[in-house]
Amino acid sequence: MNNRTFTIIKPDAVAAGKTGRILDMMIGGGFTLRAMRMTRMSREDAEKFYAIHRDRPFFGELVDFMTSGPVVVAVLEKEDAVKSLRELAGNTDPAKAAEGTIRRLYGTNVGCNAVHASDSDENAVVESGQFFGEEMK
Ligand code: RTP
Ligand code: MG
Repeated sequence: MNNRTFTIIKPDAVAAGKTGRILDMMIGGGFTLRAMRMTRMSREDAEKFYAIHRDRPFFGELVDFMTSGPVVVAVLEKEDAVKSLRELAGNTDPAKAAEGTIRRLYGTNVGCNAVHASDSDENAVVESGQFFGEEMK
């Protein structure tokens, strides 16, 4: 599945009305949408999704943020998808993200940074599975 990755348009960007612009950047960047829906993450969803960060000091804030409003979850396809979407998303901290990246344009701070992008092919499969299950098999 190295041609697929998983993204979340986070609650800050959805609430700010940036969903369309962000999807346009992804599609304009050469990604094809393979699955997509709007949803609201439960605390259980968010704790599972970010389990790797459960011992970090920002974990509680991260779960509060990710459950604060609707998100858009999607599976995207492109050659070298994981690396390509991480580049398009930009640095975790929008202030450090390169010009023209999604986080630079639409992120607010290191916590509220507009989008998630999977960091490995393995995690892309696990994360897609959490939201799209059988559809992606
Ligand atoms: P993501 O998983 O959401 O794509 O972001 P990432 O790989 O660039 O960053 P990661 O280290 O995996 O962190 C996950 C998310 O946790 C929030 N965060 N807050 N307050 C802080 O210092 C802090 N650090 C990270 C962000 O929402 C980040 O995207
Ligand atoms: Mg990450």
